[in-house]
Formats: sequence, C-alpha cells, structure tokens
Amino acid sequence: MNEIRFPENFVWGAATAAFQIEGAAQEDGRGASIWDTFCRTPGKVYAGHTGDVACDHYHRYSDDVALMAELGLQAYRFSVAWPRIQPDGTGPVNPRGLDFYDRLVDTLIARGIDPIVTLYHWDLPQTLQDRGGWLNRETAEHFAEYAAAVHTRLGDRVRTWTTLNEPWCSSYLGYGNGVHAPGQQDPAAAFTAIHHLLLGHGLAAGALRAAGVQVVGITLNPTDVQPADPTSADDAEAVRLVDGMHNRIFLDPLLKGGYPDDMLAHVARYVDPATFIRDEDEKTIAAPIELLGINYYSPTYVAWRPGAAGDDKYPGTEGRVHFLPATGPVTDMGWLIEADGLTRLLERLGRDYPGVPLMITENGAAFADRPRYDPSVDDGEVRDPDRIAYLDGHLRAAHTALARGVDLRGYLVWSLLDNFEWAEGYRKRFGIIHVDYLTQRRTPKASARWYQEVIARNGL
Ligand code: GBH
Repeated sequence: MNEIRFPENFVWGAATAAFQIEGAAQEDGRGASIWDTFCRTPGKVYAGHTGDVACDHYHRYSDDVALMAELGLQAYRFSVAWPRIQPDGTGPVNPRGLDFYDRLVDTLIARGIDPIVTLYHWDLPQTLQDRGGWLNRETAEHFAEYAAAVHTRLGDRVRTWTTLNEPWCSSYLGYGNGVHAPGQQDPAAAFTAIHHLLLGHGLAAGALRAAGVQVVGITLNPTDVQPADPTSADDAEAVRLVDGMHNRIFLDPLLKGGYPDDMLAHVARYVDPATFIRDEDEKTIAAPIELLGINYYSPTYVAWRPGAAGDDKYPGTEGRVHFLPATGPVTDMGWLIEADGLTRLLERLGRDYPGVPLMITENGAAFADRPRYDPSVDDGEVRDPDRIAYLDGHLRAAHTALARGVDLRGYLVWSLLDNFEWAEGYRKRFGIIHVDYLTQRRTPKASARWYQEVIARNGL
C-alpha cells in the first residue's frame, strides 16, 4: 500500500467518556445519573454490569495520562460527569467534583496533551430525569448553567469545548426505543428530546461564547445512508427518510438555521412540533460553532418496505423502512466494516455543510483480543490484528476525504481503554489499551503500538 501523510497540523488523539471509565460512583459527592439507575434496572445492561468501578480512572488518571504520553497522543477527549459537578443537576457546584477535572487537565497539559472537553456524554443527573429529563425544556437551561460552571473552573486551560455527544443516541435510544437510559419507548418523546437537546446545545454554546471560548463545538454520529438497490426509487425514498431522521434533523438546525421541512412534516405524524419548538429556538440552536465532531463506525443500508415490522432501531420508521443486516465483515458489535462509508460521509458533510471544520471525535472497533488467554502463547502481548486493520482502513478513508478537500482537522480513536460499553456492559472491548478488570492492569495492545507509530510518522 502507498505511504500516506497527514497535514502538518493534523491532531492525533483518543477519546473516552466519564461514565464508561471513571468508576468512583459514590465518591466526592457525585450524584446519581440516569445510567446508574439504568444499570440497576433488570434486563437493561448485560449481566447487570454497572459503572461503579469501571476502569477506576478516577483514581488512576495519572497513570492513564502517562500511557497517553507514551503513545504520543496530542489530544485527549474526555467528558465531564454532570452529577459530579451538580449532584442534583442544578444549584451550587460541588467543588470536589470539579477538583478531579482540574487535576486531570493539569496532568494532561504537563504532558503536552491538549484537553478536549465533552460536557454531556449521556450521564444526566437522575434528579433532572425525575422532572422529565430531556422531555422537560428546563433541562436545556440547566445544561447551559452547568456548562458555564465547568468553564469557570477549566476555561483558563481548556481551549476546545464540545457540548453534547451524539444527541441521536440520547434521543432515539434513550426515549424512542429504550435501549439506553432512561429507557423510555415512545417516538414522540424521542423527537421532543431531540429539540431540547439541541436547545441545550445552543444555550450552552451561547454561555461558553459569552465566557470567551473560541472553539465551541458539538459531536454528532451522522451516518452514511445507502440504498439496498441503487436503481430503486422506493429505496431512494427510504434513504431520504433515514438521512433526514439520522442526519439532517440534527445538522440542519445546527448549521443551516432550522429544521428541514420534510422532517417537521414527518415528526408531525407523531407529535405536533409546535408543542415544543418556540419562536426563537432555531436561532438559539444555530449559534456559530467552530468544530463539528464526527463519530463514525459503520454505514447504514436501507430499503423501502411498507408494512415491515420489527425494525425498532429508528423509532419513527416503523412499517416503512427495512434496515439491511450486514452483508460483509463485521466487528464484535455486529456492525458492518466499510471504510468507504467514512469517505462518503466526510465528503457529503463538506459539500452540504461547508465552512465548519470537522474532526473525527470517535472511530474504532470492538474485537475480542486473541490469543492472550491461550497459555501456550501467553507472552504478555495483546494481539488485535482486526482492530489494526479497521483503524488502518478508516485512516486511509479519512485521508482520501482530506485529499479531496474536506476540512478535517484531526482523528481521535475510540477508545483509549477497554471500558463500559453501555447496554453491552464490559463484554465488548473497544480499547487500544487492554484493561484487566480484576486487577485494573493496563496493557497496550498491538494496536496501541501501531497507533504510536502512525502518530510519530504522521501517516501510514
Ligand atoms: C458511540 O456511540 C459512543 O459515543 C460511545 O460512548 C460508545 O462507547 C461507542 O460509540 C461505541 O459504541 O444499530 O447495528 O445499526 C455509537 C453509537 C453506533 C449508534 C452505531 C448507532 C448503529 C449500529 N452508534 N449504531 S446498528
């Protein structure tokens, strides 16, 4: 394969999220989040796994940052746990919660690693959920107050601030099909949640801007939507609907000033949008941003299938769209591996939403490590050739988009560590660093060593 080089200032890093790695769930005044509750709801999370200990990163952050430095990471994207900062989601801040992120940021900076903050990676304070969560407009206002409070403490050292991680998941999985916390199952609720999440983003973006932040952003998980049959007009209609619900319903209000008309009409089949969208909201949501984070894992293939049952993945497409099962190689999550989807997605974003710099804020794959536990070959190495192949393919795909003029500023691998994979618990491993949950021992996998070289040579 050809050698490829990335641009001079291209940023290389890794990403994590608070609930997935921190543990210390009861410590230093942290309040409960909707994920603490969800983990304790029978049947929701694999084997009843919880975030109580996770990777114990709360206590081991300093060693973890040392590992990041060893790998040569230039940036580290982490999320702040809202219930550590405001245990009940509102009111006075809990200084001990802020102290943790203060120490983390200092440690990163001392090692020359640029901190990228995500303010919300799904761990809503349970108290706010008790008042309706993202179905309650006030949650959006509370989110902006929380954002300002975190900025007051970290704003002198953190340059890059992102508001939400993947509001698609918070809304559709959290309120639409119940796969994520808080586990509600109602398409109308999902649409209401989308709006309040976006409003929360807009209000928080405004608060950060007022505080002087120069790089404000948000992370989405837009997908590359493809038709089962490229010659079918019906399948093209399925693509339009899914692209609308997955991508445009978030991207258009953020970057084009308002919701797409076809999506407003679609939502109206479930709930009157006028019950939650107020006059100035679209203006608030369209606050300027300097960074659009993209989390990419897999493309989406769809067919038009009137009357189809059982596709509950996208609440609001029931009986209209069939989501094709993977027809090629998959990861341990069952997600189709298709790096070209990343090139197509990046080019499409560059074309349809010009002017906003992009960063891949997550990309990676779950694979079982092998054959570490085979005593005949247990030499301490964690072999993950599938992950190396996945990352290599996706970096080449990103590079192709760059070569075609897409303004892509960096790449953050998901994830630094094996961690709590939401409804899948600890059984799915996304890390480039292996975590032995019995001992909390960290072992960089072969992919981490490979990534270290990619960074060192700024290319493949
Ligand atoms: C991200 O979510 C999260 O930000 C991160 O916390 C998480 O650990 C990581 O990815 C890995 O899951 O239903 O089979 O068609 C990604 C969530 C993944 C949601 C792909 C939509 C569609 C797969 N997205 N998924 S499928």
